[in-house]
Amino acid sequence: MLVTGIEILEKAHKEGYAVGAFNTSNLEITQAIVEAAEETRSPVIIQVSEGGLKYAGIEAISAIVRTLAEKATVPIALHLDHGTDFNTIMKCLRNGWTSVMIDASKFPLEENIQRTRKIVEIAHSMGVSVEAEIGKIGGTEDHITVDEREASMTDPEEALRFAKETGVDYLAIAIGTAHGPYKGEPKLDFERLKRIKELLNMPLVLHGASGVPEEAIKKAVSLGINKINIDTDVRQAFTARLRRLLEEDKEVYDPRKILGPCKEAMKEVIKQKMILFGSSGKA
Ligand code: TD3
Ligand code: ZN
Repeated sequence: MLVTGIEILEKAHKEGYAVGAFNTSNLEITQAIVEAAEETRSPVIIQVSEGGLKYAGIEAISAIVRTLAEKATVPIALHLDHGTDFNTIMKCLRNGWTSVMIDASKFPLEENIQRTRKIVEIAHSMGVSVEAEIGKIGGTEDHITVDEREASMTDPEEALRFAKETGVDYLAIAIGTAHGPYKGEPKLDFERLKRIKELLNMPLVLHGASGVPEEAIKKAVSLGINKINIDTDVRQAFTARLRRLLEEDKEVYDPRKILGPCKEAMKEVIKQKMILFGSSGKA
């Protein structure tokens, strides 16, 4: 069933596990996510980025996700990932999204608060949950020094003020992860996470979780992360399977015989994440 983001994440926060938020932009990825959730009896968040909306078209991707979610027997939320444009967020609210992220993290704190508060007011009046970000979650391609890395991380006291003044439902924090494939091993600032959870006592979100070692994920969940964003690992599973299939079978020409196995490969990765995050059996 299609539910709001806060319904899923409030339970995760209270019971101490995390729910996967997987990016989609087409039918097969959405099927992989929904089937993985059904097979592990897990709640799940299906998210679309602004790039994903542009690729699929908002009406088409909304119809695909909502149709599969409504048919499903596990709780599913449809979420906008990294919403930076006010009009795009409004369009999602009109097209059945049950959760939106306003990412104004590139602005100074005051402006991030103002922009986030405005979205919270509108979204809440429509019964939609809101995620915001404080601190900067970089890309792995960003060349930054150790000092810059430290400065980009979420300040616990600022996060507390941000949460109080915006009324946001769940908060994305920067504790050392980055979007995309990692070159070395990411180092997470667990002390910072612990302090933020103690101060805020609300659902927290980890971005850039693809490629983070299992032990680090488990520790982050034990310290209060409740939503974990995964995109790159699923993309890589799709592409690795596609390359192998086309290499092994030079005759195949039916897209269903190609995309079917790719969907299964994505589903396997997603199921493993659901078990690792502790959301399996929680539906
Ligand atoms: O917000 N997202 C998904 C979009 C990022 C594109 O890679 C994440 O935080 C997931 O990041 P990752 O590193 O798993 O792709
Ligand atoms: Zn992200």
